[in-house]
Amino acid sequence: MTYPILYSFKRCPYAMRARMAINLAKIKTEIREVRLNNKPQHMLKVSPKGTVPILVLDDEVIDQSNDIIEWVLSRKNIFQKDSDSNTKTLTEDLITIFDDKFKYHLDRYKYSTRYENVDIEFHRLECLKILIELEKHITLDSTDWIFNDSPSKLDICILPFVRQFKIANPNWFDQQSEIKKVLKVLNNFIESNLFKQIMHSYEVWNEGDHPVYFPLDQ
Ligand SMILES: N[C@@H](CCC(=O)N[C@@H](CS)C(=O)NCC(=O)O)C(=O)O
Repeated sequence: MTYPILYSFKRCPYAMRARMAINLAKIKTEIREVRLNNKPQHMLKVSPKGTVPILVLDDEVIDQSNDIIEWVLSRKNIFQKDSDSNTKTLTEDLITIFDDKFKYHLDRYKYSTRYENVDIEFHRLECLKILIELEKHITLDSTDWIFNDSPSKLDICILPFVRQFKIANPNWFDQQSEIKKVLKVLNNFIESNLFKQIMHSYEVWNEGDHPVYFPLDQ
């Protein structure tokens, strides 16, 4: 029996998305942890653009995190509670905002030395504005996740990026009174079993290694 191969990188927020979807669905995969400065030949052969995550199936290679989530959803409905059409539209709209705008400003805030003449505070404020918008959609004060008490597609897609934003300056982040619900949801996310499980450290994969499987209990 061969299993789908998942090329992954522990700290990549896009790979985290894919690992969370696969973990929630309990689909057994062969995980191959890579280093982005030393990508395996097989990975580049199946997907020359060279980004993770990549899911290699018998008859198909899926090399976009959102497409991997859709593939998982085509096999198993892992997000039972967020299926009404308003929530679906909101989810897709917010994921687009995070993938385009939030990620753009996050990179310039967090990795400012990689860019010329960046105004760190401007980019931090642009990210904060997006989080204030997100705050409006977290309706319940007591909720663990964005929409309710179980993770949704929106949670797994955007919270890895919000976490990166926090890490850039945790003290500043925790003082932002306009995003109290976001802070709470993010803390729950970081403390969740789901996140802990997908952040397990795997040895870097080398050609010829024995397969290593993901999720851990599969
Ligand atoms: N749109 C892609 C983006 C994936 C992506 O950019 N991944 C980064 C790591 S977080 C990567 O592999 N970069 C390649 C590199 O740095 O060489 C997706 O959603 O899967």
